Amino acid sequence: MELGIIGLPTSGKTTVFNALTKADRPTTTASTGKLELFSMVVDVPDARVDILSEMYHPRKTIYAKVAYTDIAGLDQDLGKKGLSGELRNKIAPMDAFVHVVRAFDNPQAPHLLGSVNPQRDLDTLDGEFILADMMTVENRLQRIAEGLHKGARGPERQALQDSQALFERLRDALNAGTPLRDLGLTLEEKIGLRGYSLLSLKPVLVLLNTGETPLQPEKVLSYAHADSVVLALQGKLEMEISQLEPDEAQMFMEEFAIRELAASRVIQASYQLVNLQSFFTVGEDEVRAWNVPVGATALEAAAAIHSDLARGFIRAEVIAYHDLIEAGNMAAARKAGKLQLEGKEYIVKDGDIVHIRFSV
Ligand SMILES: Nc1nc2c(ncn2[C@@H]2O[C@H](COP(=O)(O)OP(=O)(O)O)[C@@H](O)[C@H]2O)c(=O)[nH]1
Ligand SMILES: [Mg+2]
Repeated sequence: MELGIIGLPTSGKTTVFNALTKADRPTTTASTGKLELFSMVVDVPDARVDILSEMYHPRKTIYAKVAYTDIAGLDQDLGKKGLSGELRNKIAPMDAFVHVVRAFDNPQAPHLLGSVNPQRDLDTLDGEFILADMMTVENRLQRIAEGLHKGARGPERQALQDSQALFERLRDALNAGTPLRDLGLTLEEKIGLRGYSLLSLKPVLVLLNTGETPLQPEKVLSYAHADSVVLALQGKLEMEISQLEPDEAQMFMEEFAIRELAASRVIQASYQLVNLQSFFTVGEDEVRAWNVPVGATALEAAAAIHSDLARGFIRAEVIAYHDLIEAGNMAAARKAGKLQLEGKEYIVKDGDIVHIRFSV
């Protein structure tokens, strides 16, 4: 799962990227105008994994993972009637975006537009994405019209007409300035649209970079759209903490009464934004979080671990995380009848501890 970090120049994309990934990428005081992508994978913090790890003392503890990509140089296409094809190709594989919006003042890094205005910035880049989608949709509609004009027949004609109806809906939404994620498209429609990498269809986490003054995001911007969430973070501060040694970071947080880093919340929210949930496998060798989409079956969970487990699937032994914690250990939980034997169709729940019985 990959989230692209977008935003206007000097909004703090690289700063946020460093805060989330503990990287040490150079920040800049002005736009370089060069299109550049840089990715890193991070663990999704999960207190449940920590506690399971204390229970089992495994050789390895493995968290769920998310990748972030710092995308510099989006601005080179701003206001040029949609983003370039090159840029669109590069950001097409992203599952979602983190849209960094600047709320901090910093004379050393002047704002491109001469003033700080979070709502304006949010709407600016959002508008660019809508414009880019508009071009994609118009192109597709033109192709469809050509196909119909050439006299496609039978099922082929029907398919074109269905596609035309859908793309006209998309065009109407975009014309009204509505991001496509607001349309409530069905899963089937979304799957059909995958190849077009429509940018405003992807979920977005709007992240207000407040600088040194904490701010409630709703005080300075509103973003009432589907598949989106708005959070705030003190970019520079969080980046500096992320670059400390763990015990130093702990001391620093205690001193400033910071209970939880916003970066942790952003990572967790990213994970939920793309509709993923975690189930766990436990043992002396390894305690591990795996991710599956919300609604996945036991068979899909088995496949996430290894294709052999899906192929030879017999049963899944399942216990809810809280039941295991309440019982104190697996043996006690088993005795209390908390372990359930489930079949292939069982719908996995967030926090399930799963053991797949299989034979190949
Ligand atoms: N005062 C202050 N400056 C910040 C903060 N976050 C980023 N900056 C500065 O803003 C400039 C742009 O940051 P950068 O992360 O490179 O932005 P990008 O162009 O979006 O990648 C740099 O000089 C940063 O040091 C912050 O929270 N407070
Ligand atoms: Mg940058």
